[in-house]
Amino acid sequence: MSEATFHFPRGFLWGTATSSHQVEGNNTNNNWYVWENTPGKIIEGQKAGLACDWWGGRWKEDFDRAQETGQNAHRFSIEWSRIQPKPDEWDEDALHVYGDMARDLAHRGMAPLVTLHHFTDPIWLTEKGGWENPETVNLFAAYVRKVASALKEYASLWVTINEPNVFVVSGWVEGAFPPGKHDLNLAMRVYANLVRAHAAAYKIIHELQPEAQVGMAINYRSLVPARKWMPLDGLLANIQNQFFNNAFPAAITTGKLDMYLKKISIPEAAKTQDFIGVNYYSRDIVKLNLLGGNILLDSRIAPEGAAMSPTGFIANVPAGMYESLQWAHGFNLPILVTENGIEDEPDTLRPRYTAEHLHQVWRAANFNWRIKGYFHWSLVDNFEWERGWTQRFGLWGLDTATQKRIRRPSVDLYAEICKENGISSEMVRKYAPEALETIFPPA
Ligand code: IFM
Repeated sequence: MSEATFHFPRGFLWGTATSSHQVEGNNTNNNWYVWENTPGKIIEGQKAGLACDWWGGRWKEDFDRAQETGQNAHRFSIEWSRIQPKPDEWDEDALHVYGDMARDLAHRGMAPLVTLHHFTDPIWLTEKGGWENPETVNLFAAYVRKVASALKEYASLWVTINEPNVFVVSGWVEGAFPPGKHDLNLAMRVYANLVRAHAAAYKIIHELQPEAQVGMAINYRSLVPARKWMPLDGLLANIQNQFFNNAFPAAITTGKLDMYLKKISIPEAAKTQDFIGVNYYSRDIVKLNLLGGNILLDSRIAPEGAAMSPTGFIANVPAGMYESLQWAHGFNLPILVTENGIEDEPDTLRPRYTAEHLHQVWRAANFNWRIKGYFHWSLVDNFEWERGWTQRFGLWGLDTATQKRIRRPSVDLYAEICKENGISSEMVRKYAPEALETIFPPA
């Protein structure tokens, strides 16, 4: 076996990513609180509850963990319903808490990457029609102005909207997220409003902070047609690829939102991203379902032969990570891997998954594609939306009854990688020997 260390570019950001509702606890003023309290919406009726108790102050001890294990960045999100609990009310104390988090990270030498919208909305906003209502664009802009003014002293890296594609498909196509609809026309209206909101946020942040780096995070799914001889599988994969992967990032590049089924011109959105944020998890095989269904969802199948996460949610396909970066490189912008990870409570596959995916990131960086950082999802187990607590994405585990953190072996692998700014054959042999031959093939 070759002995080697694959180093990443100098100044590479190494972090983890979290989101407010998933870690804070006691978020009772947003639409997910309502959703969790509606029977049948979350697996086994589970709730975010106290989550990781960040709002109770435990963010600090988790930041200690991140810092002690060599991370030099952290991505966290702001809960709109805390900042603006009512349409005419701003909560300065809540703003201070987020200011404390950003300042604390900066003082630790960890770059804060702040997400402004990560799936949740204030209840009052949803009562006005939420993202179906074009007025939400201005309301979001006012909220962004408030947050950016308060945090700009400590943070200059911003994600406006997390996974607008998942937000739209889960909320308005699949119905697994609130508002639980199945309406393609509404889905496309929401998509357009999100593009407008992103553009408004981009301009406001730059007005307040000219040096800011502003982007969004797309959930990139590697979509491969099931049967080469069946043109309809290829067509379906193309439609899904355009709607899911391309539409939003292309719209904020060109000002044209092309959802395959409909095109909308949004000129103010042209050239409104400074980096492209990529959340990559897995690959789907796309196969036409002749028995009916939805062209945006049917029928995604796990790739044959890939190792699967415990609940079958994620297939280990590192080649898809490379593919996502190659696609992102096409935008000719700096790239951040804003999320990547796997649900794996026993931590049997995570070390291999992490090592193999980072190997692909390293390969891409060697082509001089402008990859600036990697944020593992997630720092600690947290509330996994409609799948509740059944999926555990944390480097650290969480005992929700006691709030005790459980150090998984992946913590130590990731710490060694962050500290070395590289991945070595020694690390892979120690933590993920099954990946040794693929990453460091025999000389
Ligand atoms: O937990 C989510 C996160 O909120 C958005 N990206 C995917 C993660 C894992 O499913």
